[in-house]
Amino acid sequence: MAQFEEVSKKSELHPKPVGMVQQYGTAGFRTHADHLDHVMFRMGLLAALRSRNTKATIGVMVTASHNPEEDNGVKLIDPMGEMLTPVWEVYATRLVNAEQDHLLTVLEDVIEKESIDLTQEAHVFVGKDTRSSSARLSEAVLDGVTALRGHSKDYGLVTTPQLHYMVCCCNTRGEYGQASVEGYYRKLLQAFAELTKHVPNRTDDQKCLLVDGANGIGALKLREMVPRLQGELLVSLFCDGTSGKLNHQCGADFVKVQQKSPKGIDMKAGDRCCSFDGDGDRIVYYYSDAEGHFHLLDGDKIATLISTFLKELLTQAGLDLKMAVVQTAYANGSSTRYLQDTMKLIVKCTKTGVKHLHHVAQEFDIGVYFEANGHGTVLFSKVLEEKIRRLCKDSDGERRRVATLLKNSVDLINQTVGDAISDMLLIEAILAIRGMTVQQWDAIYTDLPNRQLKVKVSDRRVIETTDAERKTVSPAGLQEAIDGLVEKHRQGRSFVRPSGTEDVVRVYAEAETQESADALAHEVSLVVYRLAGGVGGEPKPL
Ligand code: G16
Repeated sequence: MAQFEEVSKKSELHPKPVGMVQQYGTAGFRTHADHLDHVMFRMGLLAALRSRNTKATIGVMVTASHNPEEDNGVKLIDPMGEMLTPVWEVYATRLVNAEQDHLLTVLEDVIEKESIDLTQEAHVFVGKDTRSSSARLSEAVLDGVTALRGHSKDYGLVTTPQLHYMVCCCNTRGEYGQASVEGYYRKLLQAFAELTKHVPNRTDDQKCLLVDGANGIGALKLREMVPRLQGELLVSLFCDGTSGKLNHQCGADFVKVQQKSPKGIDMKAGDRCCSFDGDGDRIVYYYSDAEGHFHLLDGDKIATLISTFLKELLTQAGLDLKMAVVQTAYANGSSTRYLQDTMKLIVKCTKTGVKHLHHVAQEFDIGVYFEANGHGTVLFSKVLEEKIRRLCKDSDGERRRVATLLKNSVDLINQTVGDAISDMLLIEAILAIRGMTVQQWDAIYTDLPNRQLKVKVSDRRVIETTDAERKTVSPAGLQEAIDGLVEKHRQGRSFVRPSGTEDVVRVYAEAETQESADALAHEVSLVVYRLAGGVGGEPKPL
């Protein structure tokens, strides 16, 4: 077709290596940056089609988030700021894997299947993280958008959640906020200031927070915000990208998986600390006690703090609405029990990937969703938002105060996706309002000791799972073997699943003691290695 001449010409500049196959994973395509040029160009094409299909602006974020600096990746953002819809993930995979001379056929096929009108305008927002490869890869995305005569806006260096926010603002015509980084700062800073302004007598010690920016984009963006926090939060920023390497021995994933503090943070006993990940969409908290023991407050503890706070406000405001917490199989057993049995909340479990949690959370008036790795947010139904707005206007006294707290909490939360900066400000506001220390927060429940390991196999797709990834169905015998091992450990639980962002199989185990959790994780790793085609030598005990 004549209208695809530009696509043909430009795609020659971004050739696909013959035979290379990639899958749209947990959060888009992700691999070594050297293998991504054609992927980016083609995702630019796909975004231009998706924009025409939805008659809305689409986002493309160039990032490999928590992965090493040498990797890169791409996440596509749908009109309301949510992750790309699953049907289009399939198109994305087909487009990326089409050999060079087949590209137009696949493109035409998507256009036909979705009845896309090519005369429609297409608008795409593009953002990137701080990786050295991100500049050239985002150029490839822009090339793809232009080749299909789409309009693009390059936001340059932004966190992933900032780009999600911008897409949503644009498509709601400013109702969600102003589609700029400044608009994002202003919305969050104002809500934080409102939430904390009546909190009495906080000492500087209580306001101090040590932040590990993972040497990434989150650090750059937080640094821009800090002077505007008006002394309500005193941030000391570490791993800010000025010397260290992205995600190397720092960042939320390192802290969560290794269960230790990042290198380069100057942390004293009792200091409240948090870590972002490489693209600023995850956060975990931690501190060390007087005996030097490390305490992690992960996504489960964050979900507990936030849902307890919101539930109390709802009750005080006299709003009887449906609230749930959404978790994955990684959620610590103690957190699930606490939320269900003590808090009497509905708890749902989904597959890994915020895209899955997000959709379940949408079914409730308040859906608090967090993965244990610190990736999560809170969704509010339109009905609830309207009720809060009316209460703020029509009520007085204590009810009005509570409604205003709820309104400012809604404004502070980035509802499009997990957002380290927004989550951090909300957590800090809650701790301040409740006069709570990090130790008191930690003491809400005690985590079961747990361990995560990775196993290299020749093809991780041999592992197939069911029951929200809590059980395997293949290879044969694996689940029975895991069940047999789990039985030997008090309060034991373990599951395995193929990662969607790294070429590994992930192993999770929890048990009554750390020794037992470590042993169970190791035993399960060995079974995976033997039954699922392990490579690179048997996993060793820790
Ligand atoms: C992405 C997803 C998360 C998921 C994580 C790990 O995070 O957005 O929802 O938990 O990958 O996925 P997997 O275990 O499949 O590798 P990020 O922060 O890396 O984009």
